[in-house]
Amino acid sequence: MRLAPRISLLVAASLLSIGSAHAETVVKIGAALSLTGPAAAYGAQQKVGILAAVEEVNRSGALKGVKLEAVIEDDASTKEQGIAVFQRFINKDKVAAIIGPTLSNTATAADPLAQGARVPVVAVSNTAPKGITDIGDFIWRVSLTEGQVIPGALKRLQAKLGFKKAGVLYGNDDAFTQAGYNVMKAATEAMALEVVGTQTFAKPDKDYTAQLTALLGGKPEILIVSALVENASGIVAQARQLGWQGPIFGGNGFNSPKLMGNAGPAAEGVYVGTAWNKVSSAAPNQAFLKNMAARAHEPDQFCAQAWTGVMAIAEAIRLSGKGGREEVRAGFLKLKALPTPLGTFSFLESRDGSHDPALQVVKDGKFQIVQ
Ligand code: 1QQ
Repeated sequence: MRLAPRISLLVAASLLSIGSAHAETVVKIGAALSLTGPAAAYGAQQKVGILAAVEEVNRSGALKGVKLEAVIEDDASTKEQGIAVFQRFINKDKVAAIIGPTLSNTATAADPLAQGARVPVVAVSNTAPKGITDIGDFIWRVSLTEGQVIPGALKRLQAKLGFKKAGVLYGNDDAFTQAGYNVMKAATEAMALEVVGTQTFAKPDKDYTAQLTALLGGKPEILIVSALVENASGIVAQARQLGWQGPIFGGNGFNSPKLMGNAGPAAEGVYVGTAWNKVSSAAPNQAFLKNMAARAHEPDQFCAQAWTGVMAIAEAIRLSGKGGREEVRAGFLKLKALPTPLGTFSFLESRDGSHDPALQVVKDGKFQIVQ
C-alpha cells in the first residue's frame, strides 16, 4: 500500500528531471581570441581557460536550466578581424556576452560595436588603463590594468634590488605597449628613477641591437620594457647577447611562458608584475590548478584570467536568474567578492577589475612568485 505512492513519486521526479533537461536554455558566449598573429601565445591559453570553465559551470549545475556554450573565433591579433568577429557574434550567433578580444589594440576598435548593440563585453587580457572600459557601460574587465600592477611591482623590485637608473624600451605601434610605457614613465618619475634613455620599436621588428646598444651606453641598472611576447623574447635574448646581465622588468606582455620558450636561459632574471599568483593556496586557485592538471595543461596568467571571465558571466547569470544580454550586465552590477583563481574578485565602479596582483621572476626556466 505504501510502495505505490513512493514509486510514483520517483517516476514523477525522473519525469521532472527529463522535463527540465528539455527546458534547458543554451546561452552563447562569444570569445574573440588571438589564435594567430603576434598575440597567438596568449590566445592559445585563453581558449583552454574558456572551454574548461564553461565545462565546469555546466557540470556543476550552478545555473539551473541554463547551459553555457562557448563560440570561439580568431581575431588574428588585428583590429579588422576583431571587428568582423564582433559583428558575427552580435548579429549572427546572437551571443549573450563577448569575452575578449585578446589585445587592447583590437578592443579599441571592436568594443564600440558591442557597446552600440548593448552586448556586454568582458575583457580578460586588456590592460591599457584608458580606452577600454570607458568606451561605455557594457564594457567590463577582469584583467588588471598596467596602472594597477606596474607601479607597485616596480617599487617592490626597487626595494629588493636598489636600482636608481633605468633604460626604457617600448613598442610605439600598439595601444597596450604605448599605454604600458605611459605607466612605466609615470612610475619612474614617482620613484625618482633616473631614465638614462628611452627607445622604441614596432611589432614587425626583429633586431633591437641599435636601441639596446644606445640604452646600455647610458649605464642603466635595470631595463624596463613594454612589449608583446614575441618582441619581448627577442629583446631579452639580444640584451643578453650584448652582455647585459642585470635585471629586466617587463609589462604584461611578458606574462607568457612563450618568453622562456623563445629566449631560453636569456630570460632568467626577467621580472614581471602579474594578475595571477599561481602558487596561491586559496581553494579556488587549487581547484583551477587541479582542473588544468587533469587536462595535462600548464596554465599561465591568461588561462586563469579567461577562466575567471567565464565565471564572472556565470555568476552574473546566476544573480539575474536569466542569461540575456541586459541580464548579464545587470548581474555584473550586483557581482561582489567572487572567489576566483585570481583571488577574491569584484568590479570597481569604473567596470575595471579588482583583486591583488603579484610579482614574479623567471628562475630555472619558470615563473616563480617573488614572496
Ligand atoms: C593588452 C595586453 C596584452 C599584453 C596581452 C593580451 O595586456 O593588449 O592589453
